[in-house]
Amino acid sequence: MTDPYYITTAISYPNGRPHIGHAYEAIATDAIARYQRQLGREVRFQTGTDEHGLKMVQEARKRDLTPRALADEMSGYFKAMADALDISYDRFIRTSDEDHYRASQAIWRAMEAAGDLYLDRYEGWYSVRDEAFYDEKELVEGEGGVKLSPQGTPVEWTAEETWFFKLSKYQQPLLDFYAANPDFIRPEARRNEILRFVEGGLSDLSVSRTSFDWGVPVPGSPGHVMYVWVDALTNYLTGVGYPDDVEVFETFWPANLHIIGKDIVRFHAVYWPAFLMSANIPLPQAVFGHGFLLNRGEKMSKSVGNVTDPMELATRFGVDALRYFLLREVSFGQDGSYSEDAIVTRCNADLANNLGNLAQRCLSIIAKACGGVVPAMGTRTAAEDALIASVEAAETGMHTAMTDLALHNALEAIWSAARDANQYFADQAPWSVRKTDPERADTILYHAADAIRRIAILARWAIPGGADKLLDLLGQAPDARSFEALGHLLAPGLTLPAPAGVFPRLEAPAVDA
Ligand code: ME8
Repeated sequence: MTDPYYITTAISYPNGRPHIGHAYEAIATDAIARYQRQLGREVRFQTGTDEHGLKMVQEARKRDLTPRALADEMSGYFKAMADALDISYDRFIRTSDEDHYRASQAIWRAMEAAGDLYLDRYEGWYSVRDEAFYDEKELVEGEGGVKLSPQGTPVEWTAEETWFFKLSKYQQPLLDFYAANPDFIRPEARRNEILRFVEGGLSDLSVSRTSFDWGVPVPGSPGHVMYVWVDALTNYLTGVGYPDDVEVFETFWPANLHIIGKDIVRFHAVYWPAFLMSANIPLPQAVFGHGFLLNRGEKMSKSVGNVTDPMELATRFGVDALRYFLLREVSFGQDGSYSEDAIVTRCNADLANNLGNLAQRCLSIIAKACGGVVPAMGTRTAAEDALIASVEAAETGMHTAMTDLALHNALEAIWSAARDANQYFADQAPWSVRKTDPERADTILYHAADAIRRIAILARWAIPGGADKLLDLLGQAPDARSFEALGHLLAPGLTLPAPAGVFPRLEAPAVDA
């Protein structure tokens, strides 16, 4: 394999269990990683947990645990979620991992060697929930006149001696970089936000803390631990061998794509490239800030009691259904809403009644009428030409959409072919044609089965479980499932396994949840 591709999710704070927003980000990133693998690229995909910082310290204190014990417990839930949702990560990193301390200290030393770190007294506003410093001018007024961060989280006044990073020095280099790399920040709305923020001027950034010790020690500065975002962002380097494994590092760095949520674009598109510039490390190619998932249009919050456990949804509806729903229903890059009704409606329409039903009907006729053997291809008519053209158009449409990371449009392109294939099957009615013209019926069954094979290959990155089951039922070897295999033919004469249902019909929730 050639053409390395390195993609990452944000690493989650394990100060509680994963919620559906975490699942969404993991699923979307996994879909892109799998898509790139199907293109034949050598993909490295990293996800994990961000375990240091004050937020973890405070939550651990509340639960009467050490931060490490809290991280150990909660990180396990994040990993279990990734495994349950078919997230094909190559490494699940924990920032408490030993090699991550080495990487964080190495980038720190590199920034220090560049003359970009200095000791001073920090006084200013800090939001523990966001683990972020804010300028006075960014704050908004909440109920009763309390000061809130622009994200609406509480802020507190902090004053301590800390190390500073000369972020101000990178204002112009960053603006030059954005201008030279217009695709670095996507989507467009996020890019504009960042441009405005950087154009407004950058203050130096406080990058160490002395009031607690749960973090990566600052080299040569006893009593200081790194500001959590310095070590958190460095996870992307740790995962590809920085600083020791030069071969892996040179293969996969710079990262092709960091997928993150819209609330943390500033850290990835301003601080991260500035740290890397300072340490003289190449910058990632792109950062994509996806939208937020809302529960029936409302922000999830513990106090409203509408935080959804993604594992429960996956158990109830199936992993593919949850994946398909999130990828198809949310315009990637924008906020999206979910509800159990919407999952049931979407998945029954597209998975159970469309692709699933077509496969079930086609394969059971082949089992009964053709002895479970793929029939002869026969002579194509205009109907087969149209079907083949539709599947080819789906392939082109998918690739075009994926270039823009429009995952929802890629699926729409594929399902447009699935609808055409269903229509073809209904119009051609092989079960009835068989009575008068068995040869023609074989041709129809052959082309329908081959369309299912190709649609399953096209959709595999999104719904790996179901697509692979379909390809198993069509007798396709594991190495015949990449996009290259779209150009192969389903072999007439191939004996197929007994057909089985792949996408069950989902039941609407009894009580509106
Ligand atoms: O931000 N919908 O961790 P985190 C969609 N540790 N995405 C959501 C979401 C929602 N409702 N809520 C959160 C952190 N996210 C840092 C990242 S990276 C070096 C450090 C996304 O657990 C959020 O935008 O708060 C982020 O990308 C990810 O989930 C982890 O959020």
